Amino acid sequence: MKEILLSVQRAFRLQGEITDFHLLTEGSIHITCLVHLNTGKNYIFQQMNTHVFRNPEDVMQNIRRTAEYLHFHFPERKILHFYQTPSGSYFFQGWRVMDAVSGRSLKSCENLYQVQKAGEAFGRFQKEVSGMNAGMLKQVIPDFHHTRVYFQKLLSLHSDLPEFRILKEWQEQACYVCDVYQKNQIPLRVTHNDMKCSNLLFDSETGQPSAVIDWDTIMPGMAVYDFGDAVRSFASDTSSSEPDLSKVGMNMTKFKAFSSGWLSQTDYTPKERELLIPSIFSVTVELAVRYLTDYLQGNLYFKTSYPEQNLIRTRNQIRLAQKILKQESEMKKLIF
Ligand code: GN1
Ligand code: MG
Repeated sequence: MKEILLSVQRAFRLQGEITDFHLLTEGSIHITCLVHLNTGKNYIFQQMNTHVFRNPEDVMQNIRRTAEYLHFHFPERKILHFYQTPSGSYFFQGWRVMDAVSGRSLKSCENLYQVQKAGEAFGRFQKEVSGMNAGMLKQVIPDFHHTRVYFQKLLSLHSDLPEFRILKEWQEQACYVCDVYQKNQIPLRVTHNDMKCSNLLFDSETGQPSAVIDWDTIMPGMAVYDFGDAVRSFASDTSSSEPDLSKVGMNMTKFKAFSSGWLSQTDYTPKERELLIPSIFSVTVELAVRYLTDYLQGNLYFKTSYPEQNLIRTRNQIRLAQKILKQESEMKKLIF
């Protein structure tokens, strides 16, 4: 590993010597390494997964445009800074380099205050980027939240698994939000597409959120899915890899804290407001569909630590979706 890191360092002309490095294993797509140099500077070296992101240059263009926009309109925000090689490329043999953003990344929030602050920070990020013209960003993963397309892919495969049957039965209900979007009944907005706890950094001194990271999936999309996906991750009791289904559920106290933070920052059209709660179910079922498809196709998309992991994740998300359905009316009462 050290050899690769040294060649990346040379390619990007980073001064100093590598004193230490750590592989960061939280993400399920790229290979990410935190690298310390004796100059005191810390960098992220990352090998992009080009199976998932077919056009890494488009990803970099979206990130640069978002960074420029935020820097101009909200100069106090921390933005991501990537380096270029002397020939002006953001990549060297598939690796890219950025300044490590200072702050603590948490796998999950430690208390309700953090949950509420996370809702506020992600809601604020969504509000701030909503001033950008979404049309000027590239669709870096085609049909990224096209729930119907994910269903079509799954249903083109064959399986006797009960999970396959359950998901198939949910198809119409889960595709409702996406259908409304396809009919242009909600606006096209700039979306982050991965608003989970580990993608928010907290200032080690003040304990306040300090930066939203992982901008790879910033692209035009549905703002309500960002909300749904964030709630899925912040209000659920377990990670999606938890095999013990009795532990899986939505915590209404966390939901209330997170959504009140988020909704204190955002503005939505009436149609979007109507879709906020249904989006939680849709995006959860969509993820279950993605996991199961990947499992049936031999785990090509999501990184796995053992062969059945994507099936375990599918079961986990199906159980979560069942819980979400039962709690939808309660969640509605809590936010409206
Ligand atoms: C992927 O790698 P990570 O954890 O940042 C995925 C998200 C899923 C998430 C679920 C580009 O994100 O859509 O919600 O896994 N990102 C991509 O674990 O597909
Ligand atoms: Mg991500």
